[in-house]
Amino acid sequence: MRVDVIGIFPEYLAPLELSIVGRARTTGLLEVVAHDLRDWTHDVHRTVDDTPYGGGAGMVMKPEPWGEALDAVLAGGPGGGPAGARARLVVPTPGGRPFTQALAEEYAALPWLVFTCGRYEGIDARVAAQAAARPEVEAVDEVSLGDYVLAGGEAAVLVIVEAVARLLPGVLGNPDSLSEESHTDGLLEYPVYTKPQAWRGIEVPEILRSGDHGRIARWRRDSALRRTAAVRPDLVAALDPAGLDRADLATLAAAGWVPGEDGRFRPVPPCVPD
Ligand code: JFT
Repeated sequence: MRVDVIGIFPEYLAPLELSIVGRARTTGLLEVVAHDLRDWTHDVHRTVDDTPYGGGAGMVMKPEPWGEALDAVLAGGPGGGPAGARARLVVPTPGGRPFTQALAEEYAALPWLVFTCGRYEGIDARVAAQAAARPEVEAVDEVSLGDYVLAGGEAAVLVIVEAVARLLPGVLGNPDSLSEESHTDGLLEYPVYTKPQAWRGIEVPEILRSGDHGRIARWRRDSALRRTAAVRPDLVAALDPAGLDRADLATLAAAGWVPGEDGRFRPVPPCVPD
């Protein structure tokens, strides 16, 4: 997979040389190129921003450097994008659709991702509109990492590239962890432990040392269900009760969730003595 990132802080992407993403790059499974947007300015100050039409606080990124940067990056050629491929343009923005694991899986199957990393109050809206009309661009995705406020797109790109890179075939030595993820789809993780058996007075749950793989699997599943019920009611509401076994249903019922008329989980109001 080829990844190009355009922004005014290319050094922000240095962590992509480390760990799993770094190894994906050194093994040739992933190619990442960070471009400095200011390379496509023509004034002595290398200006990338201007005041917003309509007024208001802050500055907006000018469209011209972005247009020229995308012209150059999307042209590919020597050291450029994959021959014959079209790029998915990914535009992190606070108003984008949520970035999810499903989107990471979609991206992992693509040959070429191009990211814009904006700053200030955002990028002139015509940049994404014009890019969507380009033949080298297969689609433009405006995405957001979540409902909190970052100062620009770079941190989002670090997150998205890591989420995608670990899904590329051959990047994880042992892809068991991937199939385990899909097996527990829609639930939070169960707690994990390693040696020593007792640490600072806290014992590893006895069942995990029992060697009884059936009971261990059940304990992990129940732990995941209880944790999900406790902290992510939205995930419980999205579960299909028909896909759960009797023990799952009993655990969720004890945690206050039962299937309703509509076949979805609904919270049971706690019983209070009068
Ligand atoms: C913030 C962002 C994401 C994501 C891109 C660009 C400028 C600063 C800003 C902050 C608040 C309102 C602009 C960005 C994000 C997220 C992404 C930009 N800013 N307007 N903030 N929070 N979850 N992805 Cl370009």
